[in-house]
Order: sequence, then C-alpha cells, then structure tokens
Amino acid sequence: MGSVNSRGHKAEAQVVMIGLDSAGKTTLLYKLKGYQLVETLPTVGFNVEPLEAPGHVSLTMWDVGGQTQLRANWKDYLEGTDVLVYVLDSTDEVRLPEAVAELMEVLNDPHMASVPFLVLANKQEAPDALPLLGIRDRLGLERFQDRSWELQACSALTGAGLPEALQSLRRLLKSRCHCVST
Ligand SMILES: Nc1nc2c(ncn2[C@@H]2O[C@H](COP(=O)(O)OP(=O)(O)OP(=O)(O)O)[C@@H](O)[C@H]2O)c(=O)[nH]1
Ligand SMILES: [Mg+2]
Repeated sequence: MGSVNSRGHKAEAQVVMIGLDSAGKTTLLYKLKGYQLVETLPTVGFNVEPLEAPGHVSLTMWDVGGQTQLRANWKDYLEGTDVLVYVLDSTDEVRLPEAVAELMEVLNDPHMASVPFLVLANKQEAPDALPLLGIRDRLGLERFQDRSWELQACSALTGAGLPEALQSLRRLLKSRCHCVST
C-alpha cells in the first residue's frame, strides 16, 4: 500500500477504518468525502477513497466491512497502516464489550505494534447514545501508555465532531510519517 514522493517520503498516509458492523464506517467515509447521504448497505469487502485532510495531508482511507464473518479479514489490511481508526456505535451498549475485545485483538497484531489509533464514538447525536466519558471508562485505553491514541465523539449523520476527528488524525500521523509538515 502507499506511494512515495520525490524525497522518498510517503506521499499519502494509509488510514484503515474498522469496527463492528453497523458502527457507521461507510456513512462516515461518505460524509468525509462530502457525498450526498444515502442509506448504506453492509460492506462486504472494503471501500477505499482518497481524502484531503486539513494542513495538506493526503490520506488513503480504507473502510473495511465489520460483519462477524468478515472480521478475520481485518488483519489483511493492517500491514503498512499509518493510523488505525476504530469506529464504535455509541448507542450499542450491548455490543460494547465485543467491540472492545475486537479492538484489543487488532492492537495485538504484529503489524500494529506502535501504530497510533483513533477511536471514534459515533452516533453521538442519538438520544440513547452513551456519553463519551462513560465510553472512555469502558474502553480502558489508559493501559496503552506506549503508543499514541485519541478518543473523539462524532456523528457521521450530522457531521458533528468530524473536523475534530481529522485534526486528531493529523496529530497522530505527525508522530508516524513524513506526510504531515509541522
Ligand atoms: N443515528 C446515527 N446513525 C448512523 C450514524 N452513522 C451511521 N448510522 C447508521 O448506521 C447504519 C449502519 O451504517 P454503515 O455506515 O453502513 O455501518 P458500517 O460500519 O459501514 O457497517 P458494515 O459495513 O456492516 O461494517 C446505517 O443505517 C446508518 O445510517 C450516526 O452518526 N448516527
Ligand atoms: Mg460499511
């Protein structure tokens, strides 16, 4: 994955987005691209789109299907990842432990050693969404002292929190590759 510019630096950052089915990954990708919102279908395989983030950061964003039988394929996308984006459905309290367990498994993959990650607590505009602080406590991310991570609330539906999510991505990429200038 990826390309190299004339100075031998990576020209685009590789961002891999995963999370349980129905977390809102495809909706998020399309919202970031500025596409008209349409009702999505569960992703079988992946979607990939180039994306320009603030500060002239070029991203290639991979959106990988999250249905149970597809999760074994996640590891095929991890090599060469500059930042992992993990999307949570903030309204799905029942499956929060499952979402956390899947995240932990991915973070243990050898290709993910020292890769920074961004957790997006999506669907925050929904009345039954768990508040961000509650989600933070349930994730227990404080145990990851040895790598960079951020947690951000957002709504792929309204777009709230997405500019902040892109800023988080930029900060996390800074520590990772030469595609972000100071
Ligand atoms: N209320 C609300 N619904 C959302 C939001 N984001 C996505 N959804 C809805 O959640 C459902 C699933 O969204 P998708 O984007 O297809 O989910 P996904 O994570 O790509 O799912 P898979 O492709 O199966 O892994 C759709 O009905 C979306 O409209 C959000 O921010 N708020
Ligand atoms: Mg999808």
